[in-house]
Amino acid sequence: MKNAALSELFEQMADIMEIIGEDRFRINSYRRIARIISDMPTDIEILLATDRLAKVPGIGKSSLAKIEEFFKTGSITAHQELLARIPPHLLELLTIPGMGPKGVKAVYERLNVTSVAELKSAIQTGRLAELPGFGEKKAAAIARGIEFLEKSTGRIRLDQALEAAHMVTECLWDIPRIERIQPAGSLRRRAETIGDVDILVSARKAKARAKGAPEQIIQSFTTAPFIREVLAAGQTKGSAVVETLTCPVQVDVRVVSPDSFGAAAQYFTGSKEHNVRLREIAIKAKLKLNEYGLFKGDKKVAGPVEEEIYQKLGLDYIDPLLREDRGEVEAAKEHALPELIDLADIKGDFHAHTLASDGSCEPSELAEAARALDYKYICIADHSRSSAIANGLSPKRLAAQIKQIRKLNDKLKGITVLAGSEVDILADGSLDFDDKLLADLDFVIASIHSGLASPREKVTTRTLKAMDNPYVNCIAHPSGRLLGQREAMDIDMPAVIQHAAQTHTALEVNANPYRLDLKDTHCKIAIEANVKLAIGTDAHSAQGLGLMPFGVATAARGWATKADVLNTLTGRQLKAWVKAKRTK
Ligand code: DGT
Ligand code: CA
Ligand code: CA
Ligand code: ZN
Repeated sequence: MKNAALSELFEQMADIMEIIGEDRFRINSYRRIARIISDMPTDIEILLATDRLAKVPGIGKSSLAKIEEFFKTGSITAHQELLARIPPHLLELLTIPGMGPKGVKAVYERLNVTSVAELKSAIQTGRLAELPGFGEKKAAAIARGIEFLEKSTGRIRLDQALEAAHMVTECLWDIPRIERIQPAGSLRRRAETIGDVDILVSARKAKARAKGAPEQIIQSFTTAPFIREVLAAGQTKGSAVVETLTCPVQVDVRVVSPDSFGAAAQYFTGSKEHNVRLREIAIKAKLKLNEYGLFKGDKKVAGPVEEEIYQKLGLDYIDPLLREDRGEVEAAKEHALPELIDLADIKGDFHAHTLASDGSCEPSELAEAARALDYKYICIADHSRSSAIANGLSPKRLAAQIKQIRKLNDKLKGITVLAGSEVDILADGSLDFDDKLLADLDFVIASIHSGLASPREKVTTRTLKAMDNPYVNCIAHPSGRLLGQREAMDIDMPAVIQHAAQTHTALEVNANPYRLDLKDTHCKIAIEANVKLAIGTDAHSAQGLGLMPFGVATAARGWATKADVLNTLTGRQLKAWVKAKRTK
């Protein structure tokens, strides 16, 4: 699937046009095309081949021609021509934190810098600092940005970002006069990976140099014991690398005045694409929107409270989880936003492992932990025999475990343990256990653990065939990806979703932050196809059940309501739901 590569091409054309100073409207339209393509769940080549691409909203004649050219020849002439207008290594400058197209344009035009190496030397000789719009501080920040880039491994997982955010907020709360601390950016939106952590702070008025004055807040942050490196420390903004247990994380802290706090929260939560849409609406209404507030002429009409920004723009309040310009702005206009699934709606967990396979708890311990979370049920889903490394259960061991769970339920009050299995989908699409054994289970999840690199046709067919089994209630981690470690299988997700709808099979939203699988955009398509989502933590310990919020957030980012999520059913409703497929 070439969607990502093609999207990257359009993005790059926009970057180059910005650097050489082309028309703003054309630049924005190229960025929009890039976004449409990267958000597309279907293989764009297939859409093109079946004459459906022209019907995708936002794809105009000229972009269609470029896409056609790309698939015919492997490149786009307009892109080649743009590339020819800049030095070969110039675009590498864009990967430096703190350098956008504007900055690249400035150093290229004024200092004739054409590569990262030349930028480094411009910093060392002081030429960058002398450039208008840069200065000593910014030049030093870019130097550290280069250093950070040379060391860093790219984007981090949500759990890593949360850990860093937690360390910083704990430290900030210790400062006198602090009133509010608001994580923003991709972390607040619960995006699947995080570039850097953004935190907003406000404090009651303090005299200069007193504790709680903006500079002092930034200083407390940049001198905290867990800071490995300071990238920038200004009057109201500090940027530093936090050393967490697992990795270094860049954190930006901004001190904001209380009467702009809502506007700042809105602006710095993003996404950039969402903000662009809001600003368009503001301009149409003859208003001005920025991180300080919403203005009519010189008069501030909203600022302290985030909700009021949306309200004054004529929009329903949009949950941060939806702020990706994926239709939420239109829906907010039409009062058609979904009432999102919430952690409090969750009545159980579908995916937990015990000591019998590769977990670390007894079923009874998981049951206690689930009851403490106010759940009504928890499904034990240990591996099956083909997952030998994970000590998968033989049919005999599974039969014994079912008995053990039934006995346990006789003793338990207020919580039901469901006897389940995470049964392996074998190479030919058949399952690791026969139907007779599966029929004894309360809930069955099936998943692929081998041959993930097989061709698209193969992994797709395997998955579709597993769904045909009347006892398979859910496909676990349908794409098989491990964020930062392993690519998703080349699986035809629209086909999987369609077949799930036809076979009354749920799709898992695996809540483990390494997985988040289904991912948000696929959740949205599944919901539109009337497929139920089953959120599972894939817990290997009692503590692991605590990963549920990541799964709920991912489903919500896919616009899931309570009705779309299987975990909101009561035990009785769930039983009926399972039975419906078996008696079909
Ligand atoms: P990340 O850090 O890559 O995971 O993603 P974000 O969304 O946290 O992005 P970041 O840290 O660069 O900026 C935080 C937010 O600030 C972003 O979501 C929207 C806002 N923002 C930053 N730069 C711009 C900009 O140039 N234009 C607009 N409209 N908003 C921006
Ligand atoms: Ca960020
Ligand atoms: Ca940032
Ligand atoms: Zn599992």
